[in-house]
Amino acid sequence: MAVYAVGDLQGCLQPLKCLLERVRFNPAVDTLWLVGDLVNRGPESLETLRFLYGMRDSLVCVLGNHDLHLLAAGHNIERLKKSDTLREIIEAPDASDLLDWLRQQKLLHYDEQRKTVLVHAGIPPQWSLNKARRLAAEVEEVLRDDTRLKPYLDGMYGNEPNKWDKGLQGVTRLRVITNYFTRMRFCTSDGKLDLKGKEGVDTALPGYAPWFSHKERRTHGLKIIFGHWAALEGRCDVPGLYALDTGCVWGGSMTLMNVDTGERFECECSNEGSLRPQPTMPAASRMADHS
Ligand SMILES: [Mn+2]
Repeated sequence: MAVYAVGDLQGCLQPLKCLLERVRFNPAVDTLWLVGDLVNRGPESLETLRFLYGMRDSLVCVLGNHDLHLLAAGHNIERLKKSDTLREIIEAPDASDLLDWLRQQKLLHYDEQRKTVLVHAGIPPQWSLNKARRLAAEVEEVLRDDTRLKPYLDGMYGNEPNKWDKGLQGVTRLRVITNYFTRMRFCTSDGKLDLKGKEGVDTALPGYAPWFSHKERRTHGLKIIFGHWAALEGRCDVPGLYALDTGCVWGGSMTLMNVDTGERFECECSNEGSLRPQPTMPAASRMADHS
């Protein structure tokens, strides 16, 4: 009856299977938490999603930016970029089952008993747990609502506004909430986002810091498990915070953690080095986090 959490999969199915075998994962009694970004960029996005769908009763899953991008592309194929590897999912005969399952997933999961949060990118410093849960629920409700889903997915893209304001409404409000939970790395202590920076913690712009580093962070003391930030290489020096993205799709490894003991397991990923982000990539192409 163990609970495990695994970092970003991004269509890398073999390392996931390797990890589940390593801990002798038993779907009948064990639970697997997923930090999101299940698909895209890696070699087996469709097979990964099918594999997860097959074990859905044993999963707790939060959505990442790539998962939302898949949902958006499922509604509007024009959203697909050259670098996406999502077409095979959208054109699969079982696409509607897979995408319908995906949009039932959460942006934030809170385990009351463990006092532990699961979220793709993080929780901005100015939000309490209760506030974060309320705002995540607003987006989750729209994801499940047939009439509101498409306007949300169409309006989801963009870096502005870069800061939460409780007066925000409609799609703009949902976009900001989504950006915090699924794309954030650096922000100011009052939550102004820099969505362009993707490198390590020492690359913050003046006045900015990793979302988890702000002293005034209102979720201080909670356990938070997150992914999304491969440049952290699985390290986060804040007690109780667990960074699980170890850059599998970039040729790193995939990390699985026992949520109760903190014990970590890794399987190597054999993806081509060509998938590594190029350091010379122009800033403009680094801006588009969904792409
Ligand atoms: Mn991500």
